[in-house]
Amino acid sequence: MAGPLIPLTPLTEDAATCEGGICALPDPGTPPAVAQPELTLISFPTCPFVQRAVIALHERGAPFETVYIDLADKPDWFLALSPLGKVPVLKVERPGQDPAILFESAVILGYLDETLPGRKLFSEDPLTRAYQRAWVEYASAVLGDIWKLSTATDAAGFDAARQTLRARLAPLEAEVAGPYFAGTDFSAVDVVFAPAFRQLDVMETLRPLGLLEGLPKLATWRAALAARPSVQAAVPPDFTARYLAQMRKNGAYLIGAA
Ligand SMILES: N[C@@H](CCC(=O)N[C@@H](CS)C(=O)NCC(=O)O)C(=O)O
Repeated sequence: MAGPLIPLTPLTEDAATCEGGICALPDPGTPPAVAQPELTLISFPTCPFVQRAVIALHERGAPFETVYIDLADKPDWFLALSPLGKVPVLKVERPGQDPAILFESAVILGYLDETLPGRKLFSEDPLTRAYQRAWVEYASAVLGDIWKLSTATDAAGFDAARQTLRARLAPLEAEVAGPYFAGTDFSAVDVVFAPAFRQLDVMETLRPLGLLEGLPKLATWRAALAARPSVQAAVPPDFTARYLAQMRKNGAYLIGAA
């Protein structure tokens, strides 16, 4: 049954220009600029968790300051600021108040995504967002495995760590759409896996690890992430040398065996 007729309100002349039933909406003009808080990222040059924040900041073209600390000799001001004594820490200036201190890379990534202007890294859909968060968590497990691989001090420990990592990476083959995790859009899951693949890239300057054999989607994904400008810009230029030096300091089997 047809409902009551609702009279249509004609568009006024200053709201739109109409000709032959086709209306051009007025130019809304440039939206007023929203002031962004000043951001300072407390960092360590080789930390993969810090890179999550840096990639997100670069993706959005947001200005920020970086303060590097020595994790082997943490300054008192950092220990006073950081509840877990870990980087990254994001300091967010607030007018008329003390700065807010954020820690935990996944939380920082979420905050940056919600507050910075530009295309979002997390989905607006709650289910897709939960799925993305689950894989962000998974990436942290991958980083734990990579840490064990990079710090294994003998052949047996190294081979065990390599097998564990290979088994951890394999299930991703069914999840990756390609070229990025969810297809053509770069998302939060890409942000968190890029630093993991970067560490493997450095290790493979020493010797092939054979981690992605038979996993073609992962291999394509890894290459696409390495080519992304925000990923490339997320570490200092001497990252490879620093990462290798860190492995050497930890007595890494891979350094001696290469
Ligand atoms: N769950 C933390 C892990 C951060 C983390 O482990 N950071 C390392 C450097 S990559 C750190 O600060 N380690 C110093 C320490 O544990 O004392 C996050 O996601 O932010």
